[in-house]
Amino acid sequence: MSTPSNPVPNAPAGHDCSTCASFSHLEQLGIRLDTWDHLVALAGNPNTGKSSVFNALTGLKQHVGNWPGKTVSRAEGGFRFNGTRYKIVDLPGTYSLLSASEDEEISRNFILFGQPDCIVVVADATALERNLNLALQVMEITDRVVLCVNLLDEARRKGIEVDLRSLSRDLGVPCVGTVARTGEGLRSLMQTVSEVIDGSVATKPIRTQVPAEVDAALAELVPMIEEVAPGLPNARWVAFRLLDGDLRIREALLNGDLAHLPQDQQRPAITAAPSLVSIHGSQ
Ligand SMILES: Nc1nc2c(ncn2[C@@H]2O[C@H](COP(=O)(O)OP(=O)(O)OP(=O)(O)O)[C@@H](O)[C@H]2O)c(=O)[nH]1
Ligand SMILES: [Mg+2]
Repeated sequence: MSTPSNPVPNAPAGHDCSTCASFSHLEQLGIRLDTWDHLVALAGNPNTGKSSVFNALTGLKQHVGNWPGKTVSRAEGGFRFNGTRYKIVDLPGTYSLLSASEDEEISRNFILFGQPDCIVVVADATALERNLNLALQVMEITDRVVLCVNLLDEARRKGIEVDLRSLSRDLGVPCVGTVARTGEGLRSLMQTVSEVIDGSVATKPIRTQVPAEVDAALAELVPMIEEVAPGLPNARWVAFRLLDGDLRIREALLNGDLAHLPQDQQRPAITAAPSLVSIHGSQ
């Protein structure tokens, strides 16, 4: 799915990129992205700062404002970090992978069928408990999750202290604190994302124990789903929904829509205009 690229084009022969200053720079690539090394998705509840993270990393200008539901479709952009090119996808806010509204469905489809190399769940540090619902659902389907605990400045202002170390330990995935509005923590976020992708940071997300009978039923259903929709990522999640009596999923499986979803996620998404905002040199 992702296409490898040369990290530093035109580098002289024998040059050690890792020692040059620009190597550790975060370079905003806007929409200039024909090839990339890794695909990262930004998911999270509405109004948690996903588009702010996206804009700071890419230099694009996704709509940002202090009310939920601004982002209504997928947007994508690029940046280079430590010599690696990332394509990043900004998703509409969603409370749950089970939600049925149109923009939430866009997020759900990309999370489940877009095959990102890492999913960054952007959470509001002042309302962590509510935000963890989606994070836990995402952690059920993939190991490659990083929790971005954003709006840390608001939390500090309200006297809320987030123990990121304990949270990471309890969830089994890395948690990084950020203030997307100023760029604080974004390098650390990307460093962590890169380490999760290359496997140098191992994750072990906490998951619910499925009763043996349900597990057996899932094991029976998954091959049937894979027969109807070959190559469908997360067939186990689909099987779970079928067992739960989700009629929309059943319909989508029977009419072939589900089988097309992975392909649909590869189509170019809406891109935002370049912004003058830059976090070059900021932390
Ligand atoms: N104080 C503070 N405000 C932030 C931070 N990150 C984002 N914001 C503000 O929070 C509001 C929501 O930010 P967005 O980036 O639009 O949030 P979103 O998650 O993309 O929202 P939806 O697309 O509606 O789901 C905006 O007013 C941002 O300026 C932060 O770290 N600190
Ligand atoms: Mg948004």
